[in-house]
Amino acid sequence: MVEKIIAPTSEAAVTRDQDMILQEEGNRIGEEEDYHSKRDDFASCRFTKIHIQQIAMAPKLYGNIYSIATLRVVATLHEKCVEFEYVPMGFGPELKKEAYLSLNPFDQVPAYVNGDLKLFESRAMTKHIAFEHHRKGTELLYHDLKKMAPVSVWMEVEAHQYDPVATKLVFEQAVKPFIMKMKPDSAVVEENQKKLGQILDVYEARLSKSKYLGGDEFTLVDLHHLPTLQYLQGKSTKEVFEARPHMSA
Ligand SMILES: N[C@@H](CCC(=O)N[C@@H](CS)C(=O)NCC(=O)O)C(=O)O
Repeated sequence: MVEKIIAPTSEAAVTRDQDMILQEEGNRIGEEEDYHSKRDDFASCRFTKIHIQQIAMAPKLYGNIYSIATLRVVATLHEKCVEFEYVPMGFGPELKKEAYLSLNPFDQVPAYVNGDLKLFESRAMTKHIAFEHHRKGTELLYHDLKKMAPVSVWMEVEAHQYDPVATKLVFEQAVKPFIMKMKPDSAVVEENQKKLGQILDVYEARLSKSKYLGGDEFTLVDLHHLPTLQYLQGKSTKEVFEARPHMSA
């Protein structure tokens, strides 16, 4: 079981074959029996029983470290200090295998397994994590309807206005040159920077009235922007943010 304790961002720490992990997903009962038979051995050496039980119950995140959607979920798990098992996936054929399609039928990363619950769509995962660990760390989402309403509005804005444009810029300025070894298309960059500027004008107006997008506290909506913001650091698009003082504050 020790090889299943994974530093979230370290692919090198994953020692088991992905196919094997996926197969086991369909056979969790057998895995749990195996785990119970080994549990006492481990308890007597490096871990307490409680710690081992927590590890066995840890959720699994199937993802790719280059994927914005995966990083969104990783950021939420970190914000809530949730221990999880990271299962690295490649792009392409691996995502089309039957075992993986049972987790994400759109053959995309990420996928999230928490006990009996299997989720696809990264924002559904982050909401689930935020509610499940509501009392832990930063609140991220509210039960109070009035406080939650603006957070919901800006979560929709992020998903439907900001993300499609920001993702295109990440693809051109980070994925193409650094991963695909291709030149960015400057016309696509220019067109999307213009669109981003118009979206950020709306953000700027909002942030001149409230400290964070969802209100006076950092919430899931701010967190959802982090992976694209990180990717766009050091790229010309950074200037589009910096031209708006509340955005870059
Ligand atoms: N709306 C989905 C988007 C997932 C998505 O676009 N995943 C990309 C990586 S960021 C992917 O798996 N691409 C591989 C492919 O489409 O073949 C989510 O938020 O989970």
